[in-house]
Amino acid sequence: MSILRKALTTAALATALIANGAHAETKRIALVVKALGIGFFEAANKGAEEAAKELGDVEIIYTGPTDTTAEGQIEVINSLIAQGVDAIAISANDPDAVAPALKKAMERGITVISWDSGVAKDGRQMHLNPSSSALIGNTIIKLAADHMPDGGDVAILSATSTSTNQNIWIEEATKVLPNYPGVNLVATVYGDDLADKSYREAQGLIQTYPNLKAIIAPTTVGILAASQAVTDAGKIGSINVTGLGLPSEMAGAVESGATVSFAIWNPIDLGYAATMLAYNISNGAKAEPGASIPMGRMGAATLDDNNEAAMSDPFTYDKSNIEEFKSIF
Ligand code: RAM
Repeated sequence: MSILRKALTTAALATALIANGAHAETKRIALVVKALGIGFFEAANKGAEEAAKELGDVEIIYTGPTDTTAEGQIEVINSLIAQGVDAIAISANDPDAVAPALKKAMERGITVISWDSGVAKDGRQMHLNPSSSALIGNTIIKLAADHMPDGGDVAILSATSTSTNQNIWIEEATKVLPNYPGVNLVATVYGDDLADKSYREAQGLIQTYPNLKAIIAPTTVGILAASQAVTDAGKIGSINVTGLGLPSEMAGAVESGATVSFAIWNPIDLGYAATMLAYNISNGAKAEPGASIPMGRMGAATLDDNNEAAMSDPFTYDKSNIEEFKSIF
């Protein structure tokens, strides 16, 4: 081998070693979502990618089951344990069912946090709520009540019946119902965050409750499907669809009048913040009551007695501002 050739080979080898070394130090953070194909989680993933870019040494693994089931998430978690990822940040389909798999992950040294939809306390190191649950519960009822001057029947179209976040919000909404006299909650149904099932459940509500004045869907999948069902049933103007939605998905419903207004927090910021927290805990930040863990441009999360923190307040969208936001998330 010529001296030149040998020198080149050595240089190539050194480059390969550096590349490998850098790879070994890259933190692999898995963003486990309720199911693939949901716009809300795709927006959160944008935020996770933004955090990864800012941090420089992070690879995001965006993953989840095809349906919103705990079983599907357990399979995903087990495969992430086998891959030896550094951190798992999960939005859970069931607070308890996924906990044993996540405990196994923590035993193997994997950082585990939940965000959006929480995991039981012993199955995660911390949980990031998008906002105060009581505030979200009150907001979804108020959004409906504000457009029902004479009161009337309302129904809730939720995600899955085991979904931690929607169940807490519905519980909080039920607590404040007495503050809205004349607003009657007649049913709560579950569309499982599947577009077709949510549409059918909304149709069922429209048929079963002829005096229905509002469908409240605290899920981006549910609100979109319900606004379509109300439109197809010719009920725009008599049934107002509201709850939590994405401006990008709800612009048509607001334009047609199927939805007067709805709310949401910024899902990009939520994915960004969850990634920052997973990264910092994986790098040694202690998740314990009172701790303040940095979340990059989102400030810091201060953990309560349950190792939970909340991000920011929901924001209301209607005809006056939807145009401005529909291209963002
Ligand atoms: C759906 C999911 C998610 C929830 C939003 C509002 O995308 O159920 O968990 O936070 O709606």
